[in-house]
Amino acid sequence: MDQELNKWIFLEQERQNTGIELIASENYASQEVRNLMASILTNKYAEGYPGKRYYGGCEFVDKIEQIAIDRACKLFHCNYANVQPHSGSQANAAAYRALLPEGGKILSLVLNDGGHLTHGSPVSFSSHLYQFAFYPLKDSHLNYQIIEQLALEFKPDLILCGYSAYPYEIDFRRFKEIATKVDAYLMVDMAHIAGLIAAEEHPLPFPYADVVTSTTHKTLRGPRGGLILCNDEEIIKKINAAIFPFYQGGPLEHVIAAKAACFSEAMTDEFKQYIKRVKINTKACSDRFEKLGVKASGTDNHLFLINVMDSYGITGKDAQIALEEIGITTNKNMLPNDILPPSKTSGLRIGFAAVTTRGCTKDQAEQVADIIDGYLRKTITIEQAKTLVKELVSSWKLIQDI
Ligand code: DSN
Repeated sequence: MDQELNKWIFLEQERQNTGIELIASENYASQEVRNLMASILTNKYAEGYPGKRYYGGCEFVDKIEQIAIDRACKLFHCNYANVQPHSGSQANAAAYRALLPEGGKILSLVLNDGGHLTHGSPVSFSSHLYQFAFYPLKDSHLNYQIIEQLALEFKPDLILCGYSAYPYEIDFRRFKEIATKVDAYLMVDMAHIAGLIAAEEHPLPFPYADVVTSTTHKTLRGPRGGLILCNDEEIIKKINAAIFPFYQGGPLEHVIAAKAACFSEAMTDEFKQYIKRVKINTKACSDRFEKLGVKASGTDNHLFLINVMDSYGITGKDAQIALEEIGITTNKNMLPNDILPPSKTSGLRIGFAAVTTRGCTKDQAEQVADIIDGYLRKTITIEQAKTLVKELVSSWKLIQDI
């Protein structure tokens, strides 16, 4: 055993077990998923795809990767899947390459309004290889008339929806109508809401999307990794070539096995009930903040935003740091039309996917709002806040038992 590394893993496990994890993109993978990631499959090189590999000895990993592909297609109601992307960013890079020439035009939501780095941020490859225009939000919501107007003016080759910090439902059918009108592809990046889609607790991207990208570790509760889905044989050929050999090398078959397990878990009734509870808890916490007089976005999904600058007179950055001191992990987040820079922000993003996996109830989700509000308003002391966090967490499952 590597004592030096294990010391830190133990402390990280303690941190995860004793804290309230509200980062909306995090979750706790099952023992099955974790065991598969630690399996001997990590030993195997398998560049290529099932039945078409560059190395010998792939007959068994072929079966595993094909099971993952088949389960992904069944879960998300589509014909083709590439389960090799190492992350959501690589999935997006490959999807763009499959659908667009270099310099192609993409219409998306800017990062500051809830989009993602790979949706055209100046610090991401995306804005260096493609031309972006961004649709604005109206009153913090997507406004399909504005998006349509912009699409008619910009004439994108691809319209992109699916976000990192958007708390409301997305109308994929309406997006498809707009994409059809301007002869553009529709791409859905469902990374955040993949679990909700799997549980049919959010409208489904197919049959409207041409390509769907995702991660597998957020609400879907699988291993850290990416996924690409589509219904068109020509498009999947281009996607496969974009992942390997263009962007990636050997696939991580141990992670692909874990993805297959997570797709299977996501088909169960237990998972559907879990996602329902995630939505109930998220709404309960958001509603409670509103009752306490805090500016909250409201929510239709697994996350919401609060305006900590208006409500407590502190930046998102300072709120994040303060909450970490009492064992609550969140992340600072820009709000639509935020006047503060991304390094500070006026907002905090809060999600309930992770704590619901541990057993957080609706009442406890409301208590989470009370603790955060009391501590940031300074009506409870740091010691009181720490004790309340400890009491709350003590009723939850340990992460190694999930
Ligand atoms: N980093 C992820 C998130 O927190 O939303 C997006 O990739």
